[in-house]
Amino acid sequence: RECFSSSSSCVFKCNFLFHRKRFGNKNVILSDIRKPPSHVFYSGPFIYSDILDYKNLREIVVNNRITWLVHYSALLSAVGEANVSLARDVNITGLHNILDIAAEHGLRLFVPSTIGAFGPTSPRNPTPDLCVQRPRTIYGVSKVHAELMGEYYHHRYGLDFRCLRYPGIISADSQPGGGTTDYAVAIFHDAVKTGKFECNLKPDTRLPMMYIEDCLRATVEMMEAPADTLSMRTYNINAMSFTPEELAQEVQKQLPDLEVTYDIDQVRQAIADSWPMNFDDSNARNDWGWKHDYDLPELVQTMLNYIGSDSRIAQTN
Ligand code: VAH
Repeated sequence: RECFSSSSSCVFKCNFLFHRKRFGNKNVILSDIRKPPSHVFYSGPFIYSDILDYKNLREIVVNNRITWLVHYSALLSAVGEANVSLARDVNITGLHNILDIAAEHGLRLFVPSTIGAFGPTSPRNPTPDLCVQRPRTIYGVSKVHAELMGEYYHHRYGLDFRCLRYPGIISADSQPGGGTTDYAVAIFHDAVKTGKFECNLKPDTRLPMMYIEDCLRATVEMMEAPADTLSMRTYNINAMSFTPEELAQEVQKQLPDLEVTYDIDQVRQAIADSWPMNFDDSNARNDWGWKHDYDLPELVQTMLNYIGSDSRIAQTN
């Protein structure tokens, strides 16, 4: 049985629903400090939990006979910089709780990392799996810590720890979660609703990105991969890299009247300028057969179809 320790991130919500479809409602439990909206959580078990409450987490694992734990609780890059002490508690102390419980109860543990686990001294174009990691955000520092601690618990205690470094993840049915790549979600909603979009990153800011369906499939494929196919426990995964300008041009192929302006958020711009421009995910492709399905045109078409139909439904209701 899987338990999701959740967060408000869009990736989590879709991941949870994807797993429910695949493994059955009763075998996937959502736990969170607050209950998500009904369109995310429409059936199956939900349990309130606080990632900082070790004893409560342990009860949930034992009482529900959990075997796999997907740990999404974290403050993302931009919100983390606005509340470093909370980000440190949730992203680091919360992780320690999860590691101890997973090792104590022999769980398979998935913890996502991110392009944000690299920094300005890492190779940026492309960024390989193994290189210097000196991120400049509490989010990135906590994710490097998660990678290193997870691999230590794997080698020291035999914990089945698995980790993927996600690019910026783009999904239509959750609002941006306070990250640096939020612009790549907001543009679709604004383009459909108002025909105008103000971007908070410079037009030439290149970042690795991925559509949610690819992210979910990569997560499940990696969690299900036979242990002997994994030459590492932490992998980059990639799909595409684009700039705000390239994304806007692709959206304007479908919505020619879209007006795009730029009002740079200096905090997010500084973070983006320290991150990878392109991800090298050759190890994931060689070891456990990773391959992406969605490139930029497919991403734009899929997002506009979803949001466009959603907003038309909203207008008729
Ligand atoms: C952020 N969307 O921007 C998240 C992500 C790749 C970045 O981790 O913080």
